[in-house]
Amino acid sequence: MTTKGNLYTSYKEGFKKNLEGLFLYDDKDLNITYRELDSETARLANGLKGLGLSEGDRVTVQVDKCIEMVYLYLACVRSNIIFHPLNPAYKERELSYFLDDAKPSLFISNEETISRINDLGLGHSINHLFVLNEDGSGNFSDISSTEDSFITVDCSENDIAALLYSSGTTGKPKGIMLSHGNISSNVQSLVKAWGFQASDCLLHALPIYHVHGLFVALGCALMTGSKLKWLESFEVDSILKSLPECTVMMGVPTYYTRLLTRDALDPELTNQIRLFISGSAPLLEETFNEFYKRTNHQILERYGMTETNMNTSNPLKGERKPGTVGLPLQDVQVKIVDENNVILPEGEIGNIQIKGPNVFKGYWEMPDKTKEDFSEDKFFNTGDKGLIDADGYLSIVGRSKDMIISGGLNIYPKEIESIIDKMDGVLESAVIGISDEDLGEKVVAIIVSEEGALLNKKEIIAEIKGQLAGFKAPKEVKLVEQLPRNAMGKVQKNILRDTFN
Ligand code: MLC
Ligand code: AMP
Repeated sequence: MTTKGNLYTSYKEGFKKNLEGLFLYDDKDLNITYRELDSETARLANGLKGLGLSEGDRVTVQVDKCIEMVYLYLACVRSNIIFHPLNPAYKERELSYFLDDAKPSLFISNEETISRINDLGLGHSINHLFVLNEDGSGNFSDISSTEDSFITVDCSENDIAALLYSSGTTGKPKGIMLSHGNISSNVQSLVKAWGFQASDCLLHALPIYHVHGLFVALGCALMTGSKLKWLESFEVDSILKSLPECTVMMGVPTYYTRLLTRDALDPELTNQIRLFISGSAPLLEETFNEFYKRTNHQILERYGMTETNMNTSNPLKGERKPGTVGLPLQDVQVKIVDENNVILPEGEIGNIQIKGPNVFKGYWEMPDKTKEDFSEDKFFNTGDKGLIDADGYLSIVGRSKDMIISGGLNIYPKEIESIIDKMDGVLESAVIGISDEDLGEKVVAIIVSEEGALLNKKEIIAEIKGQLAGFKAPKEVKLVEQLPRNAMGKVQKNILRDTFN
C-alpha cells in the first residue's frame, strides 16, 4: 500500500535511518527515541480510531507546550485527521469562536477549560472531551490504545493536515487549510536550504501552535532524524545553558535581542552552533550586526507566513544581507506587483505575491475570501509590501494589512478597537504598533473619550485582558482630543505612529 501523500511518510523517510537515535530530550526526564515516537504516535492513532474519528475530522488542542501535543499532531497526520492547535492564552470568547468554526470531534484542554465548556454556548456539541493539564495529569492518556503499530493512512498530498487560524484586518478569523503536501514540500526545501543533517541538534524553545515551531522547527528534525533540545518556553537562562549542546537555533527576533542583553553571550558559548535562524517578524539590521560582533555568527533571516509556510531565506552559503529576507526557496515563485497586478521592475516597492507547492489550499469554509486573496494567475497576495534587489534578494518594507507583530505574535487592531469602542465613556479608538526594543512592536491604544467622561487607563487594559489573550492587550493607553482622518474620513494611523513612536 502506498502512503506517499501522507506527511508522516515523508517525515519517516527522513528519520527511519535513525530509529534508535534520540528524537527529543530536555533538562528533566524526557529522552525519546525515534522508535518510541513512532510507537507512541501509533498508539494514539489507534486510539483516535477507537473513538470513532475519521479522515477529515478535526482535533482541537489548547494546552501548554508538551510532548503529548507532538504525539497528537503526528497521530492526526498519520490518521489523515485535521490537527487544530490553539494558543493557550486565548480566552473564552476567542476559544468559542474557534470551536464553533472548526467544529472538532475531539477537544483536548486543561481541566478548567473542559469543565467550563458548556459556558461557551457552542452551536454544536463536541463528541469527545479530554483533559491534559500542565503537570501532565488528566485522562488524555486514556485515548491511546495498547496496540503500538499503525499503518499510516494512504492519503492525497492535497488532503488537509492542519488548520491554523489567522485573524484579519476586517471580519472573522480565518482557518488556514494546510495540506500534507504543503508542509512536506516546504520542509524538504528548508532541510536542503539550511543543510540539516542527522548530526544536528536543534534548540527548540518556540511554541508549537504556530507554523514556526510546529512545521519549520519540528519538521526539520523529523525529516532528517536529528535531535531536538526541548524547552517548554523561551527563557534566556535556559537558552544560554543549552547553546553549547546544540548546532542550530530558531527563533523570533525577540529571542535574539533578549540574548544580546546578557554578557554570557560570546563566541565560546556559541561555538557549537552552526546556524542561528530568525523569522516571523523583521530582524533589525542593528540586531544582526550586534549579534555578529558578539558571537561571530550572522543570523540567517527567512520569511514566511501561515498561509504559505516559508517563502524565502538568506543563503546558508553565500551572502546573508541584513535587512533582507533572502532568496526564494526551491519551487517558490515571488512576484512584486502594483495595485493592478502588474509586475514591477527591480527595486520598486509593491505587493508581495507567492506561488508554489507551499501555498495553502484555501480558507476553511470561506471560498469567496480564498478567491479574493489569489490573483488570476493563482499567486497568493500576502498583504506584505516589498522589493527585490538586483541580486534577487527580497526586502519587506511594510504591510498593506493593518497588523501588529509583537514578539512574533500577530495582533489585529480591529479586534481590540471593537472592544474599546464598546466601553462606557469611549467615543472612538485606534490601535497601533510602535517600536519596542524587546518585542519589535508593542500595542498602543489611542482613545478619544466622550465629552465629560473620565477614562481609567488601567481599567481599560484590564477589561481587554479579560476578553482577549494577554499578548493582545495594549501596553499603553493614550488619551487624545481627536483622531487624525483623511478626506475620506479614514483614520490616518501613519500619523499616529509618527506622533507616538
Ligand atoms: C507574551 N506577552 C506578550 C507576548 N508574549 N505581549 C506582547 N507580545 C508577545 N509576543 C505578555 C503576556 O500576555 C504576559 O502579560 C506577559 O507578556 C508575560 O508572558 P510570558 O508568556 O511570560 O511572556 P514571554 O515569555 O516574555 O514571551 C514573549 C515571547 C513569546 C517573545 C518569548 O511571545 C514567544 O515565544 N513568541 C514567539 C511567537 C511565535 O512562535 N511566532 C511564530 C508565528 S508563525 P500579562 O500582562 O498577562 O502578564 C509566523 C510565520 C513565520 O509568524 O514566518 O514564522
Ligand atoms: P502569520 O500570519 O503569523 O503567519 O505571520 C506572517 C507575517 O509575518 C508575514 O505576512 C509577515 O508580515 C511577517 N513576517 C514573517 N517573517 C518575517 C520576516 N523575516 N521579516 C518581516 N516580516 C516577517
